[in-house]
Amino acid sequence: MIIIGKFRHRAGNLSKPWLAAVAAVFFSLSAAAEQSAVVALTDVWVRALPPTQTNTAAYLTVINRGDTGVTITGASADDLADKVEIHTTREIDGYMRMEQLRDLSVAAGQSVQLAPGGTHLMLLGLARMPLSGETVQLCLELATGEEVCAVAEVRKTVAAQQTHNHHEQHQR
Ligand SMILES: [Cu+2]
Repeated sequence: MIIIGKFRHRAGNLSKPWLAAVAAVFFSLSAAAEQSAVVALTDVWVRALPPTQTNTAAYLTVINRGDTGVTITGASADDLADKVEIHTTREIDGYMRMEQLRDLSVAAGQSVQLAPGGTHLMLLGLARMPLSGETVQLCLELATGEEVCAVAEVRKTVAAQQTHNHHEQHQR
């Protein structure tokens, strides 16, 4: 994952470099704290597929507790995946097809569920298939430049309490 805009909150014209660095850290921390209070991620998991597969999917629920809409523009999964795309699944002529979404919006006070058979995060170009029981750090990039991260559990299927598991194809 290429780091772009990590220091978006750099303070402008500070003369001493160390002071600018301290300010940058301070501003990113405060932005992160503010954002994490507004956008929460729950039920975050990554599907463990056979080790020969180079792609897999991740699912989660995004809760927007804020009073303005939030737009997710991208995602990352540490160094595990070359890239992470937002996909949706659509039935076309009787076949389930995945389509990439440019972004995903969550209205104020609403939540959006990314679940098997529907919208999901696609982890592409895996360094290796994660094993069931492992954890993966997943981060969502927001249109504001902020990142919201969560630890995803790796497992083979949806948890017992999440029932609607449609047969989803992940071949591209
Ligand atoms: Cu997909």
